[in-house]
Amino acid sequence: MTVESLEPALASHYEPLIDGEFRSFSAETFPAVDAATGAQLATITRGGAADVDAAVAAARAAFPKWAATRPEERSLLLHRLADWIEANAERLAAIDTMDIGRTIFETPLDHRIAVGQYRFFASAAVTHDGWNHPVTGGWAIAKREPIGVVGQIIPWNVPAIMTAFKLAPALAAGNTVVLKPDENASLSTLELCAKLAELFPPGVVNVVPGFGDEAGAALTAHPDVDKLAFTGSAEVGRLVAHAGAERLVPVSLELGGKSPNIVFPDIEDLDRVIDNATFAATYCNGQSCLAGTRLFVHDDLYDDFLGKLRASFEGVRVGAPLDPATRLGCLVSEKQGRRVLDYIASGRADSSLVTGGGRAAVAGSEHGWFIEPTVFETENSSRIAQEEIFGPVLSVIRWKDYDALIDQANDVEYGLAAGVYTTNLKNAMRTADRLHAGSVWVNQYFNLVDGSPFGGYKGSGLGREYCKETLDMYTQLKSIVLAEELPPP
Ligand code: TXE
Repeated sequence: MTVESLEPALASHYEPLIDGEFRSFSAETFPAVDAATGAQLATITRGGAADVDAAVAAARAAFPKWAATRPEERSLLLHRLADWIEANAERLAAIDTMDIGRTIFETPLDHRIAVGQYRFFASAAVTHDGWNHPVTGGWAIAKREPIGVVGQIIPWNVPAIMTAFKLAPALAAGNTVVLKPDENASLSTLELCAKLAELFPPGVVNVVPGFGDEAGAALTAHPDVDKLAFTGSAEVGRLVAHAGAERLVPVSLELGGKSPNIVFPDIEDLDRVIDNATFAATYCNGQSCLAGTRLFVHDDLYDDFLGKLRASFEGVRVGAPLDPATRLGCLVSEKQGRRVLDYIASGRADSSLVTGGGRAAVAGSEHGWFIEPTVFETENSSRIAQEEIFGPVLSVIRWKDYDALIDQANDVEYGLAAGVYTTNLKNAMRTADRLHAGSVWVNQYFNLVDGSPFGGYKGSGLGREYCKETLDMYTQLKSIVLAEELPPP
């Protein structure tokens, strides 16, 4: 199979999906560019406030009828959407690979996870009940109701997963949606729109592509949006939270991480732990909020571990994203590339470089920002160990004392995920208990299990996605207390 044969045909232009139709109120467009080659893949309407207004109005008009549909009906449509993604996953994965530079080895998994999300919420919607209690002379009922029009903004790193994380629970619960994809990664979501338009009644799902400070800001500030859901940077997350606070609408946020990955001295299979640690830091080109970017290695095995870790990082194959043999593609954009190189410069100044540390050249993909898989030995207090880099850069930190380890692992703004490697169950459980992290993996990393909560402590955000409880975020609970007859005077 040649690289070229993987390149799918695309429309030359993509428009917003508003009220079941493809139309735009903005005459401006922006290009979708192949992250590796710089080739223009398509143009996209640069959605603005007028597009957002029309989309919110359509979602508002569609809400009462959609909210009244039976969960079984919503469930069926979500399953049909999942069927379509399954049938088209190969093509959608190739589109993502070109759009964002992640390898064709990885992106098919995004679509499998997305399918899992649509199916999970298709099932969960049917069983997401309130409750009722008999009380003397009547009933007390708690009833779940959808919130209304939901504004959703997603980032570029895993577009198919993000689209599914947002659309599946919101629609399953009976809300209508206006979704804004990221300006760097709109294509696979826009490809989905034809199917969304075919399956869902007009106005139930609206997709407005565009830039953050235009369509994004218009959506967060819109007075007729009843809930906001955002995944992206901590900086913009705070803006979204402020916008929600202004109008007192609920906000859910997922804002990144700086996750500790902890190696105990009792591990038996050093090589497999190293494989895992490498994967935890380089999967998604390191552009994952879950990435295990702070590796705490016990003093007893530190030197041996570091030597082998270095070899493992040097063995990660950097190359053209569409080449099936590539394991590390390019970063999404020049902005991201420069940001990562700036962090590497900071690491060079106060930490010890073990391997990598530069931009890699890939023939035929000169436009792409390829970064060598990079490892630093450092302290937990260094800038590279404290801030989210979003590139293939790992900070390794030596530990000896258990309590000091836990303090350091928790001494960071974020609290999204963590990894623990040990053969001792007591170590695993007491460490998992003491870590300030929304997800803890033991003897593995990145294992997203449909239905297990995903979300962060502290600066990593508000709310939980991927799980049954997500439907609570997308519904309101109403109490109805009912008497058989009027009480006596
Ligand atoms: O994020 P932005 P950027 C982190 C990661 C990365 C950094 C910067 O560390 O290096 O953030 O990435 C929209 N009003 N994460 O600059 O700007 C924007 O259009 C409303 C972690 O790409 O937050 C896009 O759709 N919306 C994260 C989305 O916000 C606005 C994944 C994310 O873009 C807006 C991505 C505004 N004023 C980055 N400005 C994770 N949690 O996984 C921008 N947007």
